[in-house]
Amino acid sequence: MIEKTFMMVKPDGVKRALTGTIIQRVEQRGLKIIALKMILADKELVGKHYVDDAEWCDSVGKKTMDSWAKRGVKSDETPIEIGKRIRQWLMDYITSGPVVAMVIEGHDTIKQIRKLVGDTSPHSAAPGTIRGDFSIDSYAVGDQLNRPIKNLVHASGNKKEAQNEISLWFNKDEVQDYKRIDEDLIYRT
Ligand code: IDP
Ligand code: MG
Repeated sequence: MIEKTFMMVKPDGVKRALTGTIIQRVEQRGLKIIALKMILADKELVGKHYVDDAEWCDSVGKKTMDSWAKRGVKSDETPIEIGKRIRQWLMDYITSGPVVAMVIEGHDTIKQIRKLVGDTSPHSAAPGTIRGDFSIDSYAVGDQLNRPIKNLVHASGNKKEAQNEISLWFNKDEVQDYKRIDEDLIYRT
């Protein structure tokens, strides 16, 4: 199924001059960039991107607790409390410098881009993925320094996130409709 997803090179990726490399990985997979811009986001925008809802905080907090369990770390906090704290960290991180936002279209794109991006923790991400090739950051280092994991890129996790994030970061007239020269080869012939 042809679908759209949202991806963003985070400030650490931009500052490390990895934007071109990251875009190349998307394009070489056969996925089409249909919107692209560099933007210094404000906290209001980032606050809407990392939505302050129980579901989001719970899911992020649970992943963090799993990482703690593997390292034998115990805590009385609830996943929602942990998720809320990480959301605050993310506001500072994502507004700390320009980001490169894009919309990507193609077959099964939401899942495929997540595969290209790799695990949330670069330390666990498989080599060959963006996070696994260009960073060694981890839950442990983030926890120790009281900061978010710097993992170079964001990619929508599911269809609902993709739809919300595309409409949050881009106006309709910023999203282009064109045909890649290899599209017939990829999808038809
Ligand atoms: P994702 O980016 O792989 O979808 P999410 O669980 O949605 O991961 O978390 C959003 C972002 O929050 C991560 O990319 C990472 O930068 C940060 N983050 C998540 N969990 C933690 C944590 O336990 N410590 C520090 N930062 C975290
Ligand atoms: Mg996510």
